[in-house]
Amino acid sequence: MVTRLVLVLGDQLTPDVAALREADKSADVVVMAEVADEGSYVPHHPKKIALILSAMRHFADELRDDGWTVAYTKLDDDDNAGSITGELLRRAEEHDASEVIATRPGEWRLIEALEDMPLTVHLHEDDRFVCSHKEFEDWAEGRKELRMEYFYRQMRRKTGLMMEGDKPAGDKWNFDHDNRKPADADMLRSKPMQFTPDDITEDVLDLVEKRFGNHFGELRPFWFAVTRGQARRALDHFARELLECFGDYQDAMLRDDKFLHHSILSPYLNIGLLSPLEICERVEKEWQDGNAPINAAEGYIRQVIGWREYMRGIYFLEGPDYPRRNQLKHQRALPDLYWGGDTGMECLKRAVEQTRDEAYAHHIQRLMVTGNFALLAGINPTELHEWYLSVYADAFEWVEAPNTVGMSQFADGGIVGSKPYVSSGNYIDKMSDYCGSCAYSVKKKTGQGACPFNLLYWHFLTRHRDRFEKNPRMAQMYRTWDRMDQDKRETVIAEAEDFLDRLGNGEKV
Ligand code: FAD
Ligand code: DLZ
Ligand code: SF4
Repeated sequence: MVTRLVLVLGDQLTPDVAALREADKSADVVVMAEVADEGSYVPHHPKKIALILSAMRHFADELRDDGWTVAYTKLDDDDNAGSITGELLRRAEEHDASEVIATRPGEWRLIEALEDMPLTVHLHEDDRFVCSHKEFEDWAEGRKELRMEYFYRQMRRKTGLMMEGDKPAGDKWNFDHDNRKPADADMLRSKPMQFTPDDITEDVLDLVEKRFGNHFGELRPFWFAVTRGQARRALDHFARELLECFGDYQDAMLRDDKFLHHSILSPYLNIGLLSPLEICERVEKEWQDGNAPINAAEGYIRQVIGWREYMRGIYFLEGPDYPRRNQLKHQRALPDLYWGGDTGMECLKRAVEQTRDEAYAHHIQRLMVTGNFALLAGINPTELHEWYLSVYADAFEWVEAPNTVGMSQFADGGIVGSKPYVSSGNYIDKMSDYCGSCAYSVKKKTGQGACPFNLLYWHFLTRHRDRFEKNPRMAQMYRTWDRMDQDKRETVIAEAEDFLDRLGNGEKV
């Protein structure tokens, strides 16, 4: 019988992933490889690398227990070829194989590398998602605007989640207006479930320390789930302890609470330890049983079958150049403060510190703090994209790039968002307790100590006036600007430029 190789990548750790379904357990060899290239094509956070390598090792053991032959390469094996394609070629020679069965990777870079190989590679669609590529293309076809909200309704109808016949539960598709509450620092809430590393994880931690210890980010303490069993426990914990208030405090930020009511399930979901439907069904059940209000359950389900599926659809629809788009022509280099350089801006400092410590920041920190600042300051979106791809444990290009390039930076020219997500310091002040401990004053619009978001907000609007003043959702802001007196406008722009000069010169801001 001819042996074929079955490729399982570090984010394809699902027992019925397409490649394994297509393979023959009695004849084919599963190839899993820890390789330097994947760890360093961007400088991934050490916690992220450790999560992936430990979960890969646990998954390989589960496959062997299930009767598969697994050719597993560890990062420090002497004959490690250093790349996924190099490892496939080495294993092909070893097993006299010329065919590879693979599940389509979540990044154009790897898809192209596999397609260019001198082996016959059968790429099967990754169907661990609610929406297939074909279904997304059909939905997008002929539409002038690809708005997530309409896509989401289709996904609700398709899955039947929170549906009563063909109507949405509670007679509304979206309960977001109930989800904008700031949080109290003294509110009691559970932490996400944390796991003590076992021997396999400890070995991986030592290895990652040795090989990638120079990357930005703290490796220890390491507490992520690394098996499906653990990830299921994390889901259960979230559903029982945190979901109830998820909606209310979804947009809130607190200095001393990194996780609030967020689920921290994206790392597990994105490497295949959990499936989107099992998470959503569990959330729906909590609502049906009266344990979670409708705004929490609907809000959560919308993120998973709405935003997450929509982002994937956009990434594959738009093609390999998408992550490099730069419609606003922003060219400023990513400032050192994103890598932990000192800053007096408390919101940025906290978001970056927790990113360094946990390889995690929640959505509003990514969008309205680090993302908002980058957009206002005109930072090159490709550099920013590489930063987000590096530093978060849940970051894989299919989901990270549309969030960064599209939603956060408007660098796709408005495919994902109908307007740029920009705000002055007001929004951050309303939704967080950062401003009280900041070196700047959020109430000051100009002058010594004025919040940089307040200055840069107007700088952004004026430098992109041609593009945005006719956008009906932004017209009001231009009217406000035009009503300001001339001297004030000149002061704002001069101070914003001074701030940008100092940022560009590498001075502490
Ligand atoms: P929760 O707040 O508990 O949300 C529940 C789930 O909904 C998440 O686990 C996630 O699977 C899904 N979700 C929520 N929002 C989004 C979204 N906008 N896009 C896709 N899925 C979503 N998410 C990633 O999974 N990987 C990324 O690399 C990533 N990069 C981002 C970059 C930027 C600039 C921004 C603004 C957002 C990014 N997101 C990314 C989306 C979102 O911030 C994370 O999914 C979320 O913070 C994960 O934490 P959580 O599991 O606690 O989420
Ligand atoms: C992110 C990552 C890392 C750090 N290391 C590996 C690895 O050693 N082996 C592997 O198979 N996959 C790894 N991955 C995940 C891949 O980068 C991921 O499959 C692609 O980016 C496509 O999403
Ligand atoms: Fe951030 Fe401005 Fe508030 Fe400081 S004052 S924390 S810079 S929003």
